[in-house]
Amino acid sequence: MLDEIKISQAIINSYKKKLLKVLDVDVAIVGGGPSGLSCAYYLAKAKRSIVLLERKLSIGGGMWGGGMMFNEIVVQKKARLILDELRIATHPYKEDYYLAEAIEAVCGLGYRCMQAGVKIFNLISAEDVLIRKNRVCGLVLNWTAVELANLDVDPLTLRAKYVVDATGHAAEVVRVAEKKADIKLKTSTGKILGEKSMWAEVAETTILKNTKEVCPGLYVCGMAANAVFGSPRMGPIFGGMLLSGKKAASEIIKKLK
Ligand code: 48F
Repeated sequence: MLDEIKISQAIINSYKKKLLKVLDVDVAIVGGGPSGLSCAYYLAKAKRSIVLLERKLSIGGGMWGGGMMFNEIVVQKKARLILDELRIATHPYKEDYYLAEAIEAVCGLGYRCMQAGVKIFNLISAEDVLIRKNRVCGLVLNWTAVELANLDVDPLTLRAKYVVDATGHAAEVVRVAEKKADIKLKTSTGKILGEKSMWAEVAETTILKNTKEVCPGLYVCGMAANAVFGSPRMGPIFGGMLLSGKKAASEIIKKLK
C-alpha cells in the first residue's frame, strides 16, 4: 500500500542529507550552463567534492536553444573531443566545424556530471558571496522562488575552497563580489570590463585566456569570463564554453593539490 507520508519522508530525508553534505565542499559552481557543467564534470572526475547551483528548473543554460531556437550546436574539433569523452554524438559539417544535437549535449553533460559525483541543486540562486580576509570562500544561497516573489526571507550559506562563476553573460557572482566587497579584480581596471558585440573568432580564443582566478578564491569560466574581461560574445558556437569549463577545472585541481 502506498503511503503519501512515507513518500514525503523519503524525499525530505534524502534531500536534507544531500544538502548537508555540500555545506563544506572543495568547489561550488554557480550556473549549470555548458561551461559550469564541463567544469563540474572534470572536477568530479578528479574526485573533488563539487556542488553546482542552478537558478532555473533545468540545467543547460543557453545550450537548449542552439542558435535562435534551431536546436543544434556547433563545436570545433578540440571541443568535440570533450563531447566524445562524454559519449555525446557529433558529426562533421565541414573543415573544423562539428554539429551536435543541443538536447543530447545538455542531457549528456548532466548525466555524466551526476555519474561522476557532482551534486546538482536546481531552483537555488547564489545571491552573494562569503568573504574572509579578502578571499571568496563561499556562497550565500536562497530559493529562486524567494528571489522571484521578492520575499523577505534570509538566505543560508555554504563554504567552498573555490567558487566558480559560470553564470553566463551576467557574471553574477563576480558582479556581487565587485560591488559589495572591496575586492580588486585581475582585470586592467580592477573592475568588470563588460562584454563586447559578437565576434566568434576572437571570442573563442579570448575565453580561454580569460578563464582564470579573477580574485582570490573566485574563478570565472564560460561567457562570464569574456564579460568580466571585456571580450566579445560568440553566439551559438559552444566549443569555447566546454573548453573553458575544463580549463577552470584543471587550474583548480592543481591549486587543490
Ligand atoms: O548562460 P549559460 O549557458 O552560461 P555559459 O555556460 O554558456 C553560455 C552559452 O550558453 C551562450 C553562449 C554560447 O556561445 O554565449 O550564452 O557561459 O548558463 C548560465 C547558467 O547560470 C544560471 C542560469 O540560470 C544559467 O542556467 N545562473 C545565472 N545566475 C545564477 C545562476 C545565480 N545567481 N545562481 C544560480 N544560477
